[in-house]
Amino acid sequence: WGNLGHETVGYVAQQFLAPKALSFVQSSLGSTYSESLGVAATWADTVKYETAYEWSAPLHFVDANDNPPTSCSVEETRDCGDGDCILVAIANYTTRVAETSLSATQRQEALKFIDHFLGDIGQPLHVENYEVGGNDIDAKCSGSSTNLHAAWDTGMLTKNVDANHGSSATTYANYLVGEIQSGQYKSLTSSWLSCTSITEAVNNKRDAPSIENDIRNLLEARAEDATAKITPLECPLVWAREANAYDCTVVFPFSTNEDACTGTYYSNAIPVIDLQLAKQGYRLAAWLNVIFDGAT
Ligand code: DCM
Ligand code: DCM
Ligand code: DCM
Ligand code: ZN
Ligand code: ZN
Repeated sequence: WGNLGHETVGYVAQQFLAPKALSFVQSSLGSTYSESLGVAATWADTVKYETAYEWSAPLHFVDANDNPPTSCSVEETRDCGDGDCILVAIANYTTRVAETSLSATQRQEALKFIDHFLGDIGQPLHVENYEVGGNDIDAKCSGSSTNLHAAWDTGMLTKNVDANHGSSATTYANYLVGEIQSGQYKSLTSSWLSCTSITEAVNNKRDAPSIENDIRNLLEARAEDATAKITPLECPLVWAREANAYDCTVVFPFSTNEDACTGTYYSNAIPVIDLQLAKQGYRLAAWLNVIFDGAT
C-alpha cells in the first residue's frame, strides 16, 4: 500500500489496542509519531529508499510463484526459502519488539516494521510474483498512466477515499472501525483472528494456529535459543494466502492498459481494499495485544 493505506491500517489498529499495548505504543513512538500507529506506519517506506536500509526492501512482500488466475498459493519454502520476505520479517520483528534487552530505538524500529508489514501482507500484489507483483503491467487509473501494482497500492484507494471519506486517512479509518464495531464486519472479526484455514488445519504440525500460539511458540523458541533460525509463523502465512487468493478472483484477469479506477474492475476492487485494510488493522492490534497484554 501507499501512505494512505498504511496510515489507515495503523489508525484502525490504534483504536483496538489493549492497555499495555497502547502504553508501549505511546511511549515507544512518542511525540515524533504523535504516539500513533497511523503516523508511524509509513516510516518503513520512507527508509527503504535510503542506502542504509536497502536491505529492507524485499521485506515488504513475498513473491508467490503461483499462476493466477488459474491457481493461487503461497508456500514458505518455495516462495521464501531464503528467509528474505515479509513472512520471516514479521516473525523477526515480533521477537525484537518483545525483547526487553534491546534498546528503545531498536524496539521502536521493530514496532514500526510490524505496523507496516501487517498492512503490506494484506495487499494482494504484495503476495504475488507474477510480473513483479503487477509492477510490470501497464494500467490506467481514471485515464492517467500507472501500473497495476500502483493502482492497488494507491490509485483505487485514493479515488475511493477522495470520493467517499473526505480525502482523509483518519475519517476513512473511523468509518472502517465503525464497520468492525457495529457494521458489515462485526460478524467476521472472530474469524479474522482465528488464523485457521482448511490447509492449515490439515498441515498443522504444532498447536492449533492462533495469534496466541504463534507468539508463544516464537517467544519460547527464542528464549530457549536466541540464535535459532527464525521461521515464518502460522498466522502471517494464513493472512498471505487470504490476500493472495484475491489474485485469482479480483486482481486478475487484468488486460494491459485497462482502467483499474473505473467500471466493474474498480467496483469489484473497492470492497476488497476496504476489507483488507480493516482486517489487517484489527489483526495488528490483536498481534500487539497478545505480545504486550497476553490476549487479543
Ligand atoms: N514512496 C516513498 N518515497 C519514494 C517513492 C515511494 O516514500 N521515493 C512511498 C510512497 C509509495 C510507497 O512508497 O506509495 C510504495 O511503497 P511500496 O511500493 O513498498 O508499497
Ligand atoms: N537486525 C535483525 N537481526 C539482528 C540484527 C539486526 O533483524 N540480529 C535488523 C534490525 C534492524 C536492522 O537490522 O531493523 C538494523 O539493526 P541495528 O540497528 O541493530 O544494526
Ligand atoms: N513490490 C512487490 N513485489 C516485488 C517487487 C516490489 O510487491 N517483487 C512492491 C514494493 C512496492 C512496489 O512494489 O510497493 C514498488 O516497488 P519498488 O519501489 O521496489 O519498485
Ligand atoms: Zn506496493
Ligand atoms: Zn511497504
